[in-house]
Amino acid sequence: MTAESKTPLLDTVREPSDLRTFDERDLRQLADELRSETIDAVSVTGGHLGAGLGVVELTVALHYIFDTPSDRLIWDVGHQCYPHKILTGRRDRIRTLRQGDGLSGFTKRAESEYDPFGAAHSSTSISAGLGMAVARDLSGGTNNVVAVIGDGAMSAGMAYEAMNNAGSMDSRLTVILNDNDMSIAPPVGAMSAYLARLISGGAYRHVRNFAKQLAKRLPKVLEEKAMRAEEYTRGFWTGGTLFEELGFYYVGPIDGHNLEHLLPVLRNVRDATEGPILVHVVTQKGKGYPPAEASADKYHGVARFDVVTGAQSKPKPNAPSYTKVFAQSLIKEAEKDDKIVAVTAAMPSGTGLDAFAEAYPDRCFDVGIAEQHAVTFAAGMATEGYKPFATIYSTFLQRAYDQVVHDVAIQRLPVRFALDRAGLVGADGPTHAGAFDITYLGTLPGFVLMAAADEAELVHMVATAAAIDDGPSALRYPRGEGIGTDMPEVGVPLEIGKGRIVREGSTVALFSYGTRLQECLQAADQLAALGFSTTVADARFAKPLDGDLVRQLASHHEVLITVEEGAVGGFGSHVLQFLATNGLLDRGLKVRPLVLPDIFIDHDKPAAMYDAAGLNAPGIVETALSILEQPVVLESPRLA
Ligand SMILES: Cc1ncc(C[n+]2csc(CCOP(=O)(O)OP(=O)(O)O)c2C)c(N)n1
Repeated sequence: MTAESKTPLLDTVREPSDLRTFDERDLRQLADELRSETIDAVSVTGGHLGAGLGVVELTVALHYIFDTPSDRLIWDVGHQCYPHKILTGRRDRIRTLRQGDGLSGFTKRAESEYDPFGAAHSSTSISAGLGMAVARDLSGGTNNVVAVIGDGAMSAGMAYEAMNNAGSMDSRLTVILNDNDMSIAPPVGAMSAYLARLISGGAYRHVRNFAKQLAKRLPKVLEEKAMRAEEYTRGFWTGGTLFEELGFYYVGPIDGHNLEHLLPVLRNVRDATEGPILVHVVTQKGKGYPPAEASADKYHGVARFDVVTGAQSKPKPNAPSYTKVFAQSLIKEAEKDDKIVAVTAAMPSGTGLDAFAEAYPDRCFDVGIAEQHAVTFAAGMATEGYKPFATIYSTFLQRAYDQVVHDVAIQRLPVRFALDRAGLVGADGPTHAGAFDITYLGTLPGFVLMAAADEAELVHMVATAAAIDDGPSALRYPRGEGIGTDMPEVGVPLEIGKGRIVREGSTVALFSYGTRLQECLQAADQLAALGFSTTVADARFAKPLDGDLVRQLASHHEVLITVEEGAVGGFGSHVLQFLATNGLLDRGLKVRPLVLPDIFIDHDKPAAMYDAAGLNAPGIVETALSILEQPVVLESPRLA
């Protein structure tokens, strides 16, 4: 193939080994085709677009220079990996991204040998890469290990823990810092300012000018030689003192969209014989697609969209999202109480705290992708009489468990945890499911745990959390919109540890914690139609549990079914514990806890995931009927 070739090149790439046969001058065209294909695919599926567009050239260059999959290529977070998937044998399925039974929106070991490490939570790539590099050394291997990490992901402590460790070892590891000066929102913190200084400094400008002059003056072959011989030596490029202090050989910053810059650097890095190297690559999020480049979040995550206009097809919501209701409620509480402050770990828009920050810029703190720090930072503010709402997705709080236990719970500090994305989340799949928070928080003494059954309840729970000032509390609510219920003018604090009966019956009791309440009500209708009088109760609190309500349900019904959007060990387990320790199981009560099945459920539409889990009205009815020894007709197979 030649540089003038205009026949589509992407069609000839099934595996990266195919593109390695290309002339270097054809890679520009390949990158352009790869960018178009990525845009086209995401316009059909929705998903993460901006990050992938920013690494198109880098993806091509990495697969061209490195011998993947033998050389390990690890994408941090993995949300930028769509171009990588297209080049690594998955182009034929790229329009199934994030759909049921389709490709994952992140890297996934089970999906391809080109994904040596699965991700979706950030800042793991350097640790994993170092592990692979050390394993290679132990087994006498020679392959390369490359971790690509964004400047946003670089704000997490784990990345520094890994660099600190790597810097003290001799293992050959390449870290590519993909610096696009964006996280989901603009990046925060001293590190981002430091990177900006490196880029704006003389070295970068000098190198760019130098490269331009070279390009003008030398034939390609000589240009490359000159670069190898001279330009990419340590002295010439040095500027990343922080990384050098950590023991890395720093190269950069270089223009990550310029293949003529990228290829020789990566080649040199590949051929280096020692220690860890950090290549600082500067890219633009959303590069090459004007609507993405122009938008504030650079099309970090998009719905399906029209390629020509960039207009996203978001169906008009019937009700406000839980996220929005939370944010508005918190703003109202903050109007009344100037001690209320809010903390987010790099998710101002996802958590709704962007609205809070607009109302109270001095009382809202985006700490970067740093959930552990966010929790202890909130704890520190609580010691001084402030009322922090640590607003973190259920799945990301997993990362800060010890901080929750050690810094908050043991000290009985009144940090309020607002856990968005509770339960199954849909297209982001198992890495993002909020499946475990009821369990992991429920074990901690002194915590008050609440789950909103609908958006009106959420308003009251925000008020309740604001009022709890003698210990930690958490409220959970799901992704997506509410049920369109009437909204209260103001939130009124709930009585702690008290649930409510929503519908009264006598044979079956459905005891719900969270937004499955609607499914319970539907199930109650269906059971009533079959002749089984059914009570529906909303627990509101998993901790402290409403013991009187549990006793009442246990004593006046034949069957008690708990329902929650969480794994085993959560609300149902607390109810069972209460029943057992209070002798309420001794009189023949039939109890079944309905929880998420003991598997990681793959991405799909949330409703389909709940159907598969049996956590829907038919699943509840089926469970009740099977206990009542009525014949059950299974409508669809369930997950184990
Ligand atoms: C532990 C954790 N917290 C939050 C997130 C949500 N998140 C996904 S991508 C992203 C921004 C990452 O920024 P960067 O690493 O610079 O990559 P870019 O999208 O700019 O390419 C965030 C905050 C996450 N994936 N993991």
